Amino acid sequence: MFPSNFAWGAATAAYQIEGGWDSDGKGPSIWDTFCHKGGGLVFEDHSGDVACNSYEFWEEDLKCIRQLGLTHYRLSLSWSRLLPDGTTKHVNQKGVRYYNKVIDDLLASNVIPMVTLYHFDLPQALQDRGGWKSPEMADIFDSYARFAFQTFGDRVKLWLTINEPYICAKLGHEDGIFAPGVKEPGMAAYLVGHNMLRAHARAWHSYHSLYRAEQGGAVSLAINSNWAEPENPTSPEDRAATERYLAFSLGWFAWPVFVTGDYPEVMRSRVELRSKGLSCQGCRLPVFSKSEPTILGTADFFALNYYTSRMVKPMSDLPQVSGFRGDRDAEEIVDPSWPVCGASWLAVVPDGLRKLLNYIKNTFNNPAVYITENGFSQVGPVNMDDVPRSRFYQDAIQEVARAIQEDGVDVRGYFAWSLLDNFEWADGFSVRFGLFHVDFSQPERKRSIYLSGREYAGIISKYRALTGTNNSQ
Ligand code: PNW
Repeated sequence: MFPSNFAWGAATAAYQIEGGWDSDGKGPSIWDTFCHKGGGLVFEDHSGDVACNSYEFWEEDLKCIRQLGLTHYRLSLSWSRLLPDGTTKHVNQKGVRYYNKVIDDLLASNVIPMVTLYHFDLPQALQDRGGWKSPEMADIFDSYARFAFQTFGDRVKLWLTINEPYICAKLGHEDGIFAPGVKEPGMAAYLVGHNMLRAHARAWHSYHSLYRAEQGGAVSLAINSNWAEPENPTSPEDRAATERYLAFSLGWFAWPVFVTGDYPEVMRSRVELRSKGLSCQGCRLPVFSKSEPTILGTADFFALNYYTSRMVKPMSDLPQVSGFRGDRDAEEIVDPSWPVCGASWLAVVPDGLRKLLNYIKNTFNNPAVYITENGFSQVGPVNMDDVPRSRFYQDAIQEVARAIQEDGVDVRGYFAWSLLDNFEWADGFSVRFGLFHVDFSQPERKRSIYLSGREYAGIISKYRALTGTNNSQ
């Protein structure tokens, strides 16, 4: 059973659905630049230039939202649509008008918006000033956040500052497979993660001191993490490796915000150990300055993006490693061990969600949790009767119910990723995560509900009937 005020949602992100990449005064973002480079950075050189064209077809999205019976909808703002050069010097009123309409239409349909300020699409103008590697980003992000709270906060009460800092840091600045395509193993990702935490904290403090009393909302950041288990549960080495794996993923961002204001101890000691021989020993994982606002306590709820799980054991060559291998500080062999379906990294492990929720409850002092993303993709020929994905949602939601009822985890909501098939980053349109199919071959970008969408709608209406929450659509 779910509480009567449980949030039943679906999520999207601006760059993945909106299109209108240069419409009405929008400035370019790093994803515009990355996609336009070509050369196979993105599957078949796809781009989000048009995507689902939600910039023009928002009302079609609203129909989908209503059809599912959602109580909540999670969207992100395109920073450079609102502030074309990333700063508040110049506000693009047409961008403001677009999001005002989205927010007003949602509320008029009795759907509560959850708004992400930053979902991977940094204004290119800010990348040109150093992007997330630059310490000045905390200040610039804070100004953007204040602008958003000021402009939309009378109606938006659920805020996420930054989506998945882990993915931005690692895929964007270490592997270089996401924009801005920086490949600086072992260095840039830590710096970027650090500046994202500083930026997030600044924005939370601004909300807390300037807007909370009047607007009464809540602010957090969306942290992604796999669940992880030791390959051999009786092996102390495998168990330690698993703890490290979680410390370097979930812990990287959750530990500073929810536990100590600093990175997990094992992260510090590990990075130190693996920096031997480096001239800047001890400098890779930055230190939080005492003169800046604290990171600790800067989340009003825990926002979790969960997709999959991994089996973990330590790298066998670890003792022999000498010198700098910074991209592999976590140093664990991770092995899906569960059958992989959909996207290449996605093993389906619904009970991993329940276990991760329990880990969060026990490690981070029983916070209120929103599952801000969870989902399962299909690749290859489109199957509208997507039975495996329907089952995935049944199973995942069942695990959430158990976590609430049997384990006492304070889960407040569940957001399916995603409302629509959309631009799946480096995989382009080849991987489909939608509850609605989108026909990308036609200018109308027609939306059609999948079996999994009907399944999710059925689950929502069943639980809303049981708890007596009627949808006043
Ligand atoms: C998340 N990985 O990103 C994002 O928040 C969404 O924008 C995205 O569409 C969704 O998950 C599905 O991928 C991820 O490679 C991107 O492990 C890549 C990974 C994980 C999450």
